[in-house]
Amino acid sequence: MKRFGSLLAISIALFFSQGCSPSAKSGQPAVENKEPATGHQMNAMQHEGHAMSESEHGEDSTTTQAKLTVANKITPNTPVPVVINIQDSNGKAIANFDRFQEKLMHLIVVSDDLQFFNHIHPIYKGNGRFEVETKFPQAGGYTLISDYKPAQATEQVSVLKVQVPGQKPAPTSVDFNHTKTFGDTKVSLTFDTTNLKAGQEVTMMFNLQDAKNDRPITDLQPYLGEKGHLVILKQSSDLTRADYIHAHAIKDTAASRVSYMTQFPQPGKYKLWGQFNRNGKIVTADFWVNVL
Ligand SMILES: [Cu+2]
Repeated sequence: MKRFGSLLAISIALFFSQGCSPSAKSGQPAVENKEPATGHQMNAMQHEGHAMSESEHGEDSTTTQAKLTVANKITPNTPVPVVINIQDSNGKAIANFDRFQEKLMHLIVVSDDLQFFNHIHPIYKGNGRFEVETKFPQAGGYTLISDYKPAQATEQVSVLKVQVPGQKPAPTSVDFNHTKTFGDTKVSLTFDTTNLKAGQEVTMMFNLQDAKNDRPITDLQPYLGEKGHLVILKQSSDLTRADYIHAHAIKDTAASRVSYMTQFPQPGKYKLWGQFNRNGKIVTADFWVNVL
């Protein structure tokens, strides 16, 4: 990862406030572009988001913004360096972050159609700057969801957008099959209720079997400090912070089952990506669900 000076095309500033109220939503987004001019065409997009509060104490109103710098020309399926700078609302770099779930930043990259998913961990370079590489498999729009926790503040989520030029892929269909095989692992998703209803607490169970013999797996290990990881996104024409759910595994006695409790805020189609560590190999199991 070098020569970031020559990369610069899309710089997007987002403004997210934890504990956001309807009045905060209509406030001025802090959008500014302080990247050095390089003579490249600059595509500055601005996107105002609305963060749902995750603060358990409800009094923290830390405001941060994330600025994204990616290559001017993105070639599909080639690793692209990505830089994310975290600043306060005045544009001053935030220097100190707390680790949560073992990392300083969790970054989710998804394509607009939610077919592509990548969960990566940018490296902290100091002075608010995080660096990582990701691929964008084909042309179209992508959303980057950056999850981090400034020191002494609540967890923050910033949503960033990347557009990969070219012929957009044909729309894919949504598959509601809840038993699928991912490499060596057969995963079936079950719920403690017949119908998923918006606003209702639900327990989701990922049952993991060896694909070879259908036996419950015995080699599950912690992943990022938990029994499993689960990211949920609501299908949307323009993903925002409100479409993102990060669920935590709950206690489950079965060694081959990982359970999560969550609520789907709105009716609609959601995609779930459960991630599990089988003896050092990460299995990503994705499913669609319909919420009434
Ligand atoms: Cu992560």
